[in-house]
Amino acid sequence: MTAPGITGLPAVWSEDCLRHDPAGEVWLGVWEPGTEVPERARVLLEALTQAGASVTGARRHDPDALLAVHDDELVDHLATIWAQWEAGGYERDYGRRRVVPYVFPTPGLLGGLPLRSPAATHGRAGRFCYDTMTLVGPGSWEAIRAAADAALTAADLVAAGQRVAYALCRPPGHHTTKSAYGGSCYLNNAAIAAAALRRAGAERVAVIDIDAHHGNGTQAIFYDRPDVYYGSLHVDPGAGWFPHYAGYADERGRGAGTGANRNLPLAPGTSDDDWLAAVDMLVNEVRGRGTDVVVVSLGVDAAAADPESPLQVSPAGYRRAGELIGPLGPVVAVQEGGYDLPSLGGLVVATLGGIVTGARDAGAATTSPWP
Ligand code: SP5
Ligand code: ZN
Repeated sequence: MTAPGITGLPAVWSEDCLRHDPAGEVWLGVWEPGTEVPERARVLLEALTQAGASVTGARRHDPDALLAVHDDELVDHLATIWAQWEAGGYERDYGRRRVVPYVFPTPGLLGGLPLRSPAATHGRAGRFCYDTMTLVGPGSWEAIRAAADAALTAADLVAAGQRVAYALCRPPGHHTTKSAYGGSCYLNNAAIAAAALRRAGAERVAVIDIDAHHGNGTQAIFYDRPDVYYGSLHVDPGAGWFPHYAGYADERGRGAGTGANRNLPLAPGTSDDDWLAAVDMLVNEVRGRGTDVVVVSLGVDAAAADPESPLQVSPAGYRRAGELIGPLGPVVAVQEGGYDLPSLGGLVVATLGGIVTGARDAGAATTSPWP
């Protein structure tokens, strides 16, 4: 069998995505080498180029596109916290090389009090952050903004009639909610793309999240909405895995959004057959509901070699997932996790090849199907 290619597939990218260097992560109180490293993006770019993708620059978008899913205070915070940290001498005088929060305004702390903006920069550092693994430094904001622009540019291409487009987003996004970031994510690129597609005229958007982790941020952003479906398969948080507090099967949406959220938690060790059965369930649910466009949160950390998850999916499994998703409709694929540098590129190329093949075999139209 020849592996169907992705020649000419638009892959949207910005060099600015390399500028974010979290320089590790503080996990369980200890600073460790991180896995969400700039090299990930270099490896992906190289693999896509080798596979014949058409690398396209991310276009700068209006802040409105970010504010469609995020609070302006979160966006302002991400854009300015490093400059405040630097001006405060935290690095120069105290050797704190990155913004690492130490106080978090949890609901239990506030007890209903208004969320104030702490006077101290080190107090403010945790105001919109929920973990100690998601560090901010010089260049972080430029990369964060560029990743969102890449997702928006890919959404533009699909809204203009491109059947499949890929956004090489780094840093990833699916753990960020409307107003809180974490899990190596800052702005929610996939949610921003989904909202942009709605604004471009798609009446129904489906987000299918195949990253190894539950996309708690995307779920939270669309939890009350019937127009943006969110479906995810991921390692079971109930078995002890990040994001710990979300991703359970009984989370089905709320209010008008009831039924438009689906979580399929999987046991650690799950491999191709059961993982693909879960992908197929999401695909069938989306087909049954109907959708105008699909956003794929394309994390490849479910792969067997990945250091961040215990799922055991093969490259052939990822390709097959793409083939199952491809026939659903136009696809905007947004890069999420995936941390095994030697296999990362092949996994993404395989998934995209599957999506393109699935779309072609379904005889899908090349033009945008929504008015
Ligand atoms: C986008 C994405 O895939 N985010 C995943 C974040 C999950 N991180 C959990 C980290 C748990 C501890 N990792 C140990 C690595 C040691 N450096
Ligand atoms: Zn992940």
